[in-house]
Amino acid sequence: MVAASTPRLGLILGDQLSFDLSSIQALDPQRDILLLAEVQEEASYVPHHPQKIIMIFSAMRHFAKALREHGWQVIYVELDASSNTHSLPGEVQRWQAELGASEVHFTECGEWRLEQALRSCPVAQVWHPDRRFLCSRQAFARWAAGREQLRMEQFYRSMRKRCRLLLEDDGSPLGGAWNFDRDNRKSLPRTLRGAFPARFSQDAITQAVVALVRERFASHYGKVDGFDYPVDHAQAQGLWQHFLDFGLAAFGDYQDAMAEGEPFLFHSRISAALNIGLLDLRQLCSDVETAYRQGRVPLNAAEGYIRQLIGWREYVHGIYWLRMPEYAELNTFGNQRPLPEFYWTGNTGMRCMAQAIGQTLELGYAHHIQRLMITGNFALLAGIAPAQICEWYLAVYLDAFEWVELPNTLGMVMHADGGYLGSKPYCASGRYIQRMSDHCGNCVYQVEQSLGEQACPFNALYWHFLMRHEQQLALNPRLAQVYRGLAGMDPQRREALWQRAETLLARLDAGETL
Ligand code: DLZ
Repeated sequence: MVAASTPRLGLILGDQLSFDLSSIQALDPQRDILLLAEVQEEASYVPHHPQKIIMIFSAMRHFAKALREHGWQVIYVELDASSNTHSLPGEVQRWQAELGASEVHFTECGEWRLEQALRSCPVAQVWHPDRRFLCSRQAFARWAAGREQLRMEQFYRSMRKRCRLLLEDDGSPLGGAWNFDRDNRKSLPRTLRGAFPARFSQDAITQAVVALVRERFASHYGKVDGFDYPVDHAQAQGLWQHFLDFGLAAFGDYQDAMAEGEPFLFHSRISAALNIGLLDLRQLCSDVETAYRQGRVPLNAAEGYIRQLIGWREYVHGIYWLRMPEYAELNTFGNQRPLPEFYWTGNTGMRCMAQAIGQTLELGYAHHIQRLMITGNFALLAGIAPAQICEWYLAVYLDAFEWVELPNTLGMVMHADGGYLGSKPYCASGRYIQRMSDHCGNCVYQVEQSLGEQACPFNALYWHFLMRHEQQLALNPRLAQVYRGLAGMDPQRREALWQRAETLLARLDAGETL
């Protein structure tokens, strides 16, 4: 039997900064010790955007301080600590031995890679579920079992019922429909500007981390200056409240819109804070429902937002843990093309790409349509190797952890899972970008043209994608109309589009920008 005074050790990861984390709840501040460690391995297994490292290290340091204020004993290993082993398994073993801890407590990780490494540690282990998600790994597996096809919409409806969100008393959906997606696609009127999100100035802790990251991660792509994200629970709450007051009402209408110089529009920008544990999912859902019931926001905004939280977010989390590790290897189209250099620099004449990549490098942020329909769409059409585009998304976005990034990129963006996650590839020509943004007017390419040097590259690449995957995709009912269009196309035009796309792809293969 273990003596009552023998401490147990609890590892808190950089994306587990929640007071109600299962492992913290299971431990005793009078007896046990919590460990947080900044390690080179986590900071560099992909070239994370410098602001992502700043956010995580600063939020970890703020959380350690808050835990101490709540009476916990905390061991905090800074990146520059002399005996830092620079891996989380290394730190767990070092501190377990040093403290003579009887057991080490963990909360399920956000990445398969790290969980495997920690489970292999030769220490007595106790694992806890991550209850910050509404649907556990096991509950998702039960929901998926026996279904021929998984569809987010079905999962989302079951979650709405289970969580009793936006329902009438009889359990039917408010407004008579489960999904108001069709009311989420307005393009932005010229006179309307976004609700710029709350910004937070850097305190001494953040300033020290900024200096560290500037020195130690100088080779990572992305801007160090201008970091203004929340790094503690109070700031994250401030960002959320700002969105409830100024963003949510218009989010419903314009969540798919894109505009020049408008990196945020009516998006909340809370995903990074939520994913590292600074916000509570249940509270967010309840706040959104309250805003609707008090008449402060329309239903298409409330429903659209809640769909992101309990629909897509929980769905991709479930799929990740259901299908890893083999999911990461899928490549249905057999894509091999390397990621073009301009994804790391933004140096391209395609205005929509330059804007989306430019703001990504500057802010570590782009909203979901920019990710899906601009940078993602281009990677899909150009046949980029899934592993390379997945690594890019994981590195450059502040909210990217593999549980959310991989299904979104490999499944939704690249359709590399053959339609397991989404029912069709989200391929689109320049016409979609023209409809949903004002970028085309400032582009060096002509969106109305598909052939010739000045033609928008998305156009010929779109048809090339459909032609080269005709066998796999033509039977998909959701693409039937598109393939009818292709079948009715004049053969000479078809050949010309193919050749134009081949020229563009050859330029990519030669390392040129477009
Ligand atoms: C992303 C990240 C970074 C950059 N650094 C650390 C770190 O030094 N220490 C830590 O505990 N966690 C870090 N993280 C987050 C982990 O990589 C994260 O827990 C996994 O990505 C799983 O989601």
